[in-house]
Amino acid sequence: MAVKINPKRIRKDFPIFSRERKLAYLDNAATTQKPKCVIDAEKNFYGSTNANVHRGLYKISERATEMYEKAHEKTAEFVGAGGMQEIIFTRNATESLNVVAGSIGKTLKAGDEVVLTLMEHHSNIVPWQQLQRKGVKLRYVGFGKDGKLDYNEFEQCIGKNTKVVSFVHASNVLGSINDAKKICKIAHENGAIAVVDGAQSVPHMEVDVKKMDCDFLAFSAHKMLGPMGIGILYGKEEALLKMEPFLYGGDMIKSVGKFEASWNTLPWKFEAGTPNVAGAIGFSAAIGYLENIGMQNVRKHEEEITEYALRKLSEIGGLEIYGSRNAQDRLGVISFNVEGLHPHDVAALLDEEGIAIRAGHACAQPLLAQLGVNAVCRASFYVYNTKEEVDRLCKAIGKCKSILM
Ligand code: C6P
Repeated sequence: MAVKINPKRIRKDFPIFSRERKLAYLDNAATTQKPKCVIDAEKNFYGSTNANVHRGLYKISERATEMYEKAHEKTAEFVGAGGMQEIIFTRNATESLNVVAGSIGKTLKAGDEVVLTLMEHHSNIVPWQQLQRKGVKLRYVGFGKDGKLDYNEFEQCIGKNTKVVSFVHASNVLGSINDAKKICKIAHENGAIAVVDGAQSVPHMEVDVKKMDCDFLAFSAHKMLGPMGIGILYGKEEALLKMEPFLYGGDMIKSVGKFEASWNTLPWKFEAGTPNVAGAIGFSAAIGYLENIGMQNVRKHEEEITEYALRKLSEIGGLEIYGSRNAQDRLGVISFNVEGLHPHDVAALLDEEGIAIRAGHACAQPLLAQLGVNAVCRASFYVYNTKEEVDRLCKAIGKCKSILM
Protein backbone atom coordinates (compact mmCIF):
# COMPACT_ATOMS: atom_id res chain seq x y z
CA MET A 1 0.00 0.00 0.00
CA ALA A 2 1.21 3.49 -0.86
CA VAL A 3 2.43 5.74 1.97
CA LYS A 4 2.27 9.55 2.03
CA ILE A 5 5.65 11.15 1.43
CA ASN A 6 6.86 14.40 2.90
CA PRO A 7 8.14 16.67 0.09
CA LYS A 8 9.42 19.27 2.59
CA ARG A 9 11.64 16.62 4.18
CA ILE A 10 12.76 15.39 0.75
CA ARG A 11 13.75 18.93 -0.34
CA LYS A 12 16.43 18.93 2.37
CA ASP A 13 18.34 16.26 0.41
CA PHE A 14 18.67 18.58 -2.59
CA PRO A 15 21.46 21.19 -2.25
CA ILE A 16 19.90 23.43 -4.92
CA PHE A 17 16.86 24.13 -2.75
CA SER A 18 18.94 25.45 0.13
CA ARG A 19 20.73 27.79 -2.28
CA GLU A 20 17.70 28.82 -4.36
CA ARG A 21 15.30 29.26 -1.47
CA LYS A 22 12.52 30.87 -3.49
CA LEU A 23 12.69 28.47 -6.42
CA ALA A 24 9.50 26.60 -7.32
CA TYR A 25 11.00 24.14 -9.77
CA LEU A 26 8.14 22.94 -11.99
CA ASP A 27 10.08 21.75 -15.03
CA ASN A 28 10.71 18.17 -13.97
CA ALA A 29 9.63 16.70 -17.30
CA ALA A 30 12.65 18.48 -18.83
CA THR A 31 15.08 17.39 -16.13
CA THR A 32 14.97 16.83 -12.37
CA GLN A 33 17.12 18.21 -9.56
CA LYS A 34 19.79 15.96 -7.98
CA PRO A 35 19.97 14.80 -4.37
CA LYS A 36 23.26 15.03 -2.49
CA CYS A 37 23.81 11.25 -2.65
CA VAL A 38 23.84 11.38 -6.47
CA ILE A 39 26.19 14.37 -6.59
CA ASP A 40 28.48 12.65 -4.03
CA ALA A 41 28.48 9.33 -5.90
CA GLU A 42 29.71 11.02 -9.06
CA LYS A 43 32.23 13.17 -7.20
CA ASN A 44 33.56 10.22 -5.18
CA PHE A 45 34.11 8.18 -8.31
CA TYR A 46 36.37 10.86 -9.75
CA GLY A 47 38.05 11.44 -6.39
CA SER A 48 38.74 7.81 -5.47
CA THR A 49 38.14 5.28 -8.23
CA ASN A 50 38.63 7.06 -11.53
CA ALA A 51 39.91 4.62 -14.17
CA ASN A 52 38.63 3.23 -17.42
CA VAL A 53 36.49 0.08 -17.27
CA HIS A 54 37.01 -3.35 -18.87
CA ARG A 55 40.58 -2.40 -19.76
CA GLY A 56 42.87 -2.00 -16.74
CA LEU A 57 44.51 -4.89 -14.86
CA TYR A 58 44.98 -2.82 -11.73
CA LYS A 59 42.87 -2.28 -8.63
CA ILE A 60 41.08 1.00 -9.27
CA SER A 61 40.15 -0.11 -12.79
CA GLU A 62 38.80 -3.38 -11.43
CA ARG A 63 36.80 -1.44 -8.82
CA ALA A 64 35.47 0.96 -11.48
CA THR A 65 34.45 -1.99 -13.64
CA GLU A 66 32.69 -3.66 -10.73
CA MET A 67 30.78 -0.45 -9.88
CA TYR A 68 29.88 0.14 -13.52
CA GLU A 69 28.55 -3.41 -13.93
CA LYS A 70 26.66 -3.15 -10.62
CA ALA A 71 24.91 -0.05 -12.01
CA HIS A 72 23.67 -2.21 -14.91
CA GLU A 73 22.44 -4.85 -12.44
CA LYS A 74 20.64 -2.27 -10.29
CA THR A 75 18.94 -0.79 -13.35
CA ALA A 76 17.91 -4.28 -14.51
CA GLU A 77 16.29 -4.98 -11.12
CA PHE A 78 14.59 -1.57 -11.10
CA VAL A 79 12.69 -2.25 -14.35
CA GLY A 80 12.31 -6.02 -13.85
CA ALA A 81 14.74 -7.04 -16.63
CA GLY A 82 16.30 -10.51 -16.79
CA GLY A 83 19.80 -9.26 -15.90
CA MET A 84 22.49 -6.76 -16.81
CA GLN A 85 22.88 -8.32 -20.28
CA GLU A 86 19.57 -6.62 -21.12
CA ILE A 87 20.65 -3.11 -20.01
CA ILE A 88 22.64 -0.85 -22.34
CA PHE A 89 23.88 2.52 -21.16
CA THR A 90 23.69 5.30 -23.74
CA ARG A 91 23.83 9.10 -23.44
CA ASN A 92 20.07 9.66 -23.08
CA ALA A 93 16.65 8.36 -24.13
CA THR A 94 17.14 9.99 -27.53
CA GLU A 95 20.28 7.96 -28.17
CA SER A 96 18.54 4.79 -26.93
CA LEU A 97 15.74 5.30 -29.46
CA ASN A 98 18.30 6.03 -32.20
CA VAL A 99 20.10 2.77 -31.39
CA VAL A 100 16.87 0.80 -31.82
CA ALA A 101 15.72 2.64 -34.96
CA GLY A 102 19.22 2.53 -36.45
CA SER A 103 19.83 -1.15 -35.75
CA ILE A 104 16.37 -2.46 -36.57
CA GLY A 105 16.28 -0.09 -39.52
CA LYS A 106 19.10 -2.09 -41.11
CA THR A 107 16.76 -5.08 -41.40
CA LEU A 108 13.73 -3.19 -42.76
CA LYS A 109 12.95 -2.89 -46.46
CA ALA A 110 10.69 -0.88 -48.78
CA GLY A 111 7.03 -1.43 -47.95
CA ASP A 112 7.66 -2.30 -44.28
CA GLU A 113 5.73 -0.13 -41.86
CA VAL A 114 6.48 1.52 -38.51
CA VAL A 115 3.50 2.57 -36.39
CA LEU A 116 3.90 5.60 -34.09
CA THR A 117 1.41 7.80 -32.25
CA LEU A 118 0.68 11.50 -32.58
CA MET A 119 1.80 11.86 -28.95
CA GLU A 120 5.46 11.17 -29.65
CA HIS A 121 8.38 13.31 -28.59
CA HIS A 122 10.62 14.19 -31.57
CA SER A 123 13.11 11.56 -30.31
CA ASN A 124 10.65 8.85 -31.25
CA ILE A 125 9.75 10.36 -34.62
CA VAL A 126 12.87 11.70 -36.29
CA PRO A 127 15.00 8.48 -36.04
CA TRP A 128 12.17 6.51 -37.70
CA GLN A 129 11.65 9.20 -40.36
CA GLN A 130 15.18 8.49 -41.60
CA LEU A 131 14.05 5.01 -42.66
CA GLN A 132 11.66 6.55 -45.20
CA ARG A 133 14.74 6.83 -47.47
CA LYS A 134 14.64 3.04 -47.72
CA GLY A 135 10.93 3.10 -48.58
CA VAL A 136 9.75 2.31 -45.04
CA LYS A 137 6.30 3.79 -44.38
CA LEU A 138 5.30 5.60 -41.17
CA ARG A 139 1.76 5.47 -39.83
CA TYR A 140 0.34 7.45 -36.91
CA VAL A 141 -2.33 6.62 -34.34
CA GLY A 142 -4.20 9.71 -33.09
CA PHE A 143 -5.66 10.73 -29.73
CA GLY A 144 -8.89 12.32 -28.55
CA LYS A 145 -9.65 15.57 -26.71
CA ASP A 146 -9.43 13.66 -23.44
CA GLY A 147 -5.77 12.89 -24.25
CA LYS A 148 -6.48 9.18 -24.73
CA LEU A 149 -5.02 7.20 -27.61
CA ASP A 150 -7.51 5.75 -30.03
CA TYR A 151 -6.91 2.03 -29.43
CA ASN A 152 -9.27 1.06 -32.28
CA GLU A 153 -7.05 3.02 -34.63
CA PHE A 154 -4.12 0.84 -33.49
CA GLU A 155 -5.99 -2.22 -34.69
CA GLN A 156 -6.60 -0.44 -38.03
CA CYS A 157 -3.05 0.90 -38.49
CA ILE A 158 -1.27 -2.34 -37.67
CA GLY A 159 -1.26 -4.88 -40.47
CA LYS A 160 0.84 -7.53 -42.13
CA ASN A 161 3.49 -5.00 -43.17
CA THR A 162 3.95 -3.58 -39.65
CA LYS A 163 7.39 -4.46 -38.36
CA VAL A 164 7.66 -2.03 -35.43
CA VAL A 165 5.23 -0.29 -33.10
CA SER A 166 7.08 2.46 -31.22
CA PHE A 167 5.11 4.55 -28.73
CA VAL A 168 5.41 6.84 -25.75
CA HIS A 169 4.36 5.29 -22.43
CA ALA A 170 3.50 8.69 -20.92
CA SER A 171 3.22 11.94 -22.87
CA ASN A 172 5.51 14.84 -21.99
CA VAL A 173 2.75 17.28 -23.02
CA LEU A 174 -0.60 15.73 -22.15
CA GLY A 175 0.67 13.63 -19.27
CA SER A 176 -1.50 10.78 -20.62
CA ILE A 177 -0.41 7.35 -19.44
CA ASN A 178 -0.88 4.92 -22.30
CA ASP A 179 -1.81 1.27 -21.84
CA ALA A 180 1.62 -0.09 -22.76
CA LYS A 181 0.73 -3.71 -22.02
CA LYS A 182 -2.23 -3.55 -24.38
CA ILE A 183 -0.24 -1.90 -27.19
CA CYS A 184 2.64 -4.41 -26.85
CA LYS A 185 0.08 -7.23 -27.07
CA ILE A 186 -1.49 -5.78 -30.25
CA ALA A 187 2.02 -5.35 -31.74
CA HIS A 188 3.04 -8.94 -30.93
CA GLU A 189 -0.24 -10.45 -32.18
CA ASN A 190 0.66 -8.87 -35.51
CA GLY A 191 4.27 -10.05 -35.48
CA ALA A 192 5.72 -6.57 -34.82
CA ILE A 193 8.38 -5.44 -32.34
CA ALA A 194 7.15 -3.20 -29.50
CA VAL A 195 9.40 -0.25 -28.57
CA VAL A 196 8.41 1.86 -25.56
CA ASP A 197 9.61 5.40 -24.90
CA GLY A 198 9.64 5.40 -21.11
CA ALA A 199 11.42 8.77 -20.68
CA GLN A 200 8.47 10.19 -18.74
CA SER A 201 7.00 7.03 -17.20
CA VAL A 202 9.97 5.22 -15.61
CA PRO A 203 10.83 8.18 -13.32
CA HIS A 204 7.28 8.46 -11.97
CA MET A 205 5.69 5.02 -11.64
CA GLU A 206 6.48 1.34 -11.29
CA VAL A 207 7.48 0.00 -14.70
CA ASP A 208 8.12 -3.71 -15.21
CA VAL A 209 9.36 -4.72 -18.64
CA LYS A 210 8.28 -8.34 -18.16
CA LYS A 211 4.72 -7.41 -17.17
CA MET A 212 4.53 -4.90 -20.00
CA ASP A 213 6.15 -7.42 -22.36
CA CYS A 214 7.92 -4.78 -24.46
CA ASP A 215 10.92 -5.65 -26.63
CA PHE A 216 12.69 -2.35 -25.92
CA LEU A 217 12.33 0.42 -23.33
CA ALA A 218 14.22 3.73 -23.54
CA PHE A 219 14.66 6.25 -20.71
CA SER A 220 17.03 8.88 -19.28
CA ALA A 221 18.73 9.07 -15.87
CA HIS A 222 18.53 12.87 -15.65
CA LYS A 223 14.72 12.78 -15.53
CA MET A 224 14.81 10.58 -12.42
CA LEU A 225 17.24 12.40 -10.11
CA GLY A 226 20.29 10.95 -11.88
CA PRO A 227 23.10 12.69 -13.77
CA MET A 228 22.84 14.10 -17.27
CA GLY A 229 24.63 12.20 -20.03
CA ILE A 230 23.42 8.72 -19.12
CA GLY A 231 20.55 7.02 -20.90
CA ILE A 232 19.21 3.50 -20.73
CA LEU A 233 18.06 1.04 -23.33
CA TYR A 234 16.46 -2.14 -22.07
CA GLY A 235 16.23 -4.82 -24.74
CA LYS A 236 14.94 -8.39 -24.50
CA GLU A 237 17.96 -10.65 -24.62
CA GLU A 238 16.78 -12.56 -27.68
CA ALA A 239 16.10 -9.28 -29.54
CA LEU A 240 19.52 -7.86 -28.64
CA LEU A 241 21.26 -11.07 -29.69
CA LYS A 242 19.70 -10.82 -33.14
CA MET A 243 20.30 -7.08 -33.47
CA GLU A 244 23.29 -5.55 -35.27
CA PRO A 245 25.34 -2.99 -33.31
CA PHE A 246 24.66 0.66 -34.07
CA LEU A 247 27.97 2.19 -32.96
CA TYR A 248 31.30 0.50 -33.71
CA GLY A 249 34.72 0.76 -32.05
CA GLY A 250 36.45 -0.18 -28.80
CA ASP A 251 35.00 -2.51 -26.14
CA MET A 252 32.08 -3.65 -28.34
CA ILE A 253 34.25 -6.20 -30.17
CA LYS A 254 35.48 -9.71 -29.43
CA SER A 255 38.20 -9.59 -32.05
CA VAL A 256 39.21 -7.38 -34.96
CA GLY A 257 41.04 -8.34 -38.14
CA LYS A 258 42.09 -6.05 -40.97
CA PHE A 259 38.79 -6.47 -42.81
CA GLU A 260 36.31 -7.87 -40.30
CA ALA A 261 35.36 -7.94 -36.64
CA SER A 262 33.21 -10.02 -34.29
CA TRP A 263 31.10 -8.71 -31.44
CA ASN A 264 31.45 -8.75 -27.66
CA THR A 265 28.81 -10.34 -25.42
CA LEU A 266 25.74 -8.42 -24.21
CA PRO A 267 25.36 -5.66 -23.21
CA TRP A 268 28.87 -4.50 -24.23
CA LYS A 269 28.18 -5.24 -27.91
CA PHE A 270 26.09 -2.05 -27.83
CA GLU A 271 28.42 0.12 -25.71
CA ALA A 272 31.20 1.30 -28.01
CA GLY A 273 33.98 3.47 -26.61
CA THR A 274 34.65 4.75 -23.08
CA PRO A 275 31.29 4.96 -21.30
CA ASN A 276 30.00 7.51 -18.78
CA VAL A 277 31.13 5.51 -15.74
CA ALA A 278 30.62 8.32 -13.22
CA GLY A 279 27.15 8.93 -14.65
CA ALA A 280 26.22 5.26 -14.31
CA ILE A 281 27.39 5.22 -10.68
CA GLY A 282 25.46 8.43 -9.98
CA PHE A 283 22.41 6.87 -11.61
CA SER A 284 22.73 3.82 -9.40
CA ALA A 285 22.56 6.18 -6.37
CA ALA A 286 19.45 7.86 -7.86
CA ILE A 287 17.73 4.48 -8.19
CA GLY A 288 18.63 3.70 -4.57
CA TYR A 289 17.14 7.04 -3.49
CA LEU A 290 13.89 6.44 -5.42
CA GLU A 291 13.67 2.87 -4.09
CA ASN A 292 13.92 4.22 -0.55
CA ILE A 293 10.94 6.47 -1.21
CA GLY A 294 9.14 3.67 -3.08
CA MET A 295 7.81 4.13 -6.63
CA GLN A 296 4.20 3.57 -5.51
CA ASN A 297 4.61 6.46 -3.09
CA VAL A 298 6.19 8.65 -5.78
CA ARG A 299 3.15 8.00 -7.97
CA LYS A 300 0.67 8.62 -5.14
CA HIS A 301 2.28 11.97 -4.26
CA GLU A 302 2.24 13.09 -7.88
CA GLU A 303 -1.35 11.99 -8.39
CA GLU A 304 -2.36 14.05 -5.35
CA ILE A 305 -0.48 17.15 -6.42
CA THR A 306 -1.75 16.82 -10.01
CA GLU A 307 -5.35 16.50 -8.83
CA TYR A 308 -4.89 19.62 -6.71
CA ALA A 309 -3.21 21.53 -9.57
CA LEU A 310 -5.90 20.53 -12.10
CA ARG A 311 -8.58 21.79 -9.69
CA LYS A 312 -6.82 25.06 -8.88
CA LEU A 313 -5.83 25.82 -12.48
CA SER A 314 -9.42 25.17 -13.67
CA GLU A 315 -10.61 27.88 -11.31
CA ILE A 316 -8.58 30.48 -13.24
CA GLY A 317 -10.63 31.96 -16.06
CA GLY A 318 -9.36 31.93 -19.65
CA LEU A 319 -7.04 28.95 -19.17
CA GLU A 320 -7.08 26.05 -21.58
CA ILE A 321 -5.76 22.85 -20.02
CA TYR A 322 -4.87 20.01 -22.40
CA GLY A 323 -5.57 16.32 -21.83
CA SER A 324 -7.56 14.42 -19.24
CA ARG A 325 -8.99 16.19 -16.18
CA ASN A 326 -8.58 12.99 -14.20
CA ALA A 327 -5.25 12.78 -12.30
CA GLN A 328 -5.41 8.97 -12.35
CA ASP A 329 -5.06 8.95 -16.15
CA ARG A 330 -2.04 11.15 -16.24
CA LEU A 331 1.38 11.98 -14.87
CA GLY A 332 2.21 15.16 -13.00
CA VAL A 333 2.57 17.05 -16.27
CA ILE A 334 0.05 19.79 -17.05
CA SER A 335 0.18 21.79 -20.28
CA PHE A 336 -1.99 24.85 -20.66
CA ASN A 337 -2.41 28.14 -22.46
CA VAL A 338 -3.58 31.46 -21.07
CA GLU A 339 -6.02 33.06 -23.50
CA GLY A 340 -4.42 36.02 -25.27
CA LEU A 341 -0.91 35.45 -23.88
CA HIS A 342 2.08 33.85 -25.53
CA PRO A 343 3.53 30.97 -23.45
CA HIS A 344 7.02 32.57 -23.60
CA ASP A 345 5.67 35.74 -21.98
CA VAL A 346 3.91 33.72 -19.30
CA ALA A 347 7.08 31.72 -18.55
CA ALA A 348 9.21 34.88 -18.39
CA LEU A 349 6.83 36.51 -15.90
CA LEU A 350 6.59 33.35 -13.80
CA ASP A 351 10.37 33.30 -13.68
CA GLU A 352 10.25 36.77 -12.10
CA GLU A 353 8.21 35.12 -9.33
CA GLY A 354 10.80 32.35 -8.91
CA ILE A 355 8.70 29.75 -10.73
CA ALA A 356 10.38 27.63 -13.41
CA ILE A 357 8.09 26.12 -16.05
CA ARG A 358 8.66 25.13 -19.67
CA ALA A 359 7.14 27.05 -22.56
CA GLY A 360 7.30 26.22 -26.26
CA HIS A 361 6.61 23.18 -28.44
CA ALA A 362 8.05 20.73 -25.89
CA CYS A 363 9.72 18.78 -28.73
CA ALA A 364 6.32 17.41 -29.74
CA GLN A 365 5.28 19.46 -32.77
CA PRO A 366 2.95 16.86 -34.37
CA LEU A 367 1.13 16.61 -31.02
CA LEU A 368 0.80 20.39 -30.77
CA ALA A 369 -0.42 20.53 -34.38
CA GLN A 370 -3.22 18.14 -33.42
CA LEU A 371 -4.06 20.47 -30.48
CA GLY A 372 -4.06 23.37 -32.96
CA VAL A 373 -1.38 25.41 -31.14
CA ASN A 374 2.30 26.24 -31.71
CA ALA A 375 3.30 26.43 -28.07
CA VAL A 376 2.11 25.61 -24.55
CA CYS A 377 3.05 26.44 -20.97
CA ARG A 378 3.92 23.29 -19.03
CA ALA A 379 4.21 22.67 -15.30
CA SER A 380 5.55 19.28 -14.22
CA PHE A 381 6.01 17.90 -10.71
CA TYR A 382 8.23 15.50 -8.79
CA VAL A 383 8.79 14.18 -5.28
CA TYR A 384 9.94 17.52 -3.83
CA ASN A 385 7.06 19.65 -5.09
CA THR A 386 4.36 20.90 -2.73
CA LYS A 387 0.78 22.15 -2.96
CA GLU A 388 2.07 25.56 -1.81
CA GLU A 389 4.09 25.71 -5.02
CA VAL A 390 0.92 25.00 -7.00
CA ASP A 391 -0.75 27.90 -5.16
CA ARG A 392 2.20 30.15 -6.06
CA LEU A 393 1.88 29.05 -9.70
CA CYS A 394 -1.83 29.90 -9.81
CA LYS A 395 -1.34 33.25 -8.10
CA ALA A 396 1.48 34.15 -10.51
CA ILE A 397 -0.67 33.22 -13.54
CA GLY A 398 -3.32 35.59 -12.18
CA LYS A 399 -0.66 38.31 -11.90
CA CYS A 400 0.47 37.63 -15.51
CA LYS A 401 -3.06 38.15 -16.69
CA SER A 402 -3.41 41.44 -14.88
CA ILE A 403 -0.04 42.76 -16.15
CA LEU A 404 -0.19 41.53 -19.74
CA MET A 405 -3.85 41.77 -20.65
N1 C6P B 1 11.63 15.58 -22.97
C1 C6P B 1 10.86 17.70 -22.12
O1 C6P B 1 11.03 18.83 -21.65
P1 C6P B 1 16.41 13.03 -23.59
O2 C6P B 1 16.44 14.49 -23.93
O3 C6P B 1 17.07 12.20 -24.62
O4 C6P B 1 16.84 12.75 -22.20
O5 C6P B 1 14.85 12.62 -23.59
C2 C6P B 1 14.13 12.67 -24.78
C3 C6P B 1 12.69 12.42 -24.53
C4 C6P B 1 12.11 11.29 -25.08
N2 C6P B 1 10.82 11.01 -24.86
C5 C6P B 1 10.03 11.80 -24.12
C6 C6P B 1 8.60 11.41 -23.90
C7 C6P B 1 10.56 12.96 -23.54
O6 C6P B 1 9.77 13.74 -22.80
C8 C6P B 1 11.91 13.29 -23.77
C9 C6P B 1 12.52 14.55 -23.21
C10 C6P B 1 12.04 16.81 -22.34
O7 C6P B 1 9.73 17.28 -22.40
C11 C6P B 1 13.14 17.51 -23.08
S1 C6P B 1 12.66 17.98 -24.71
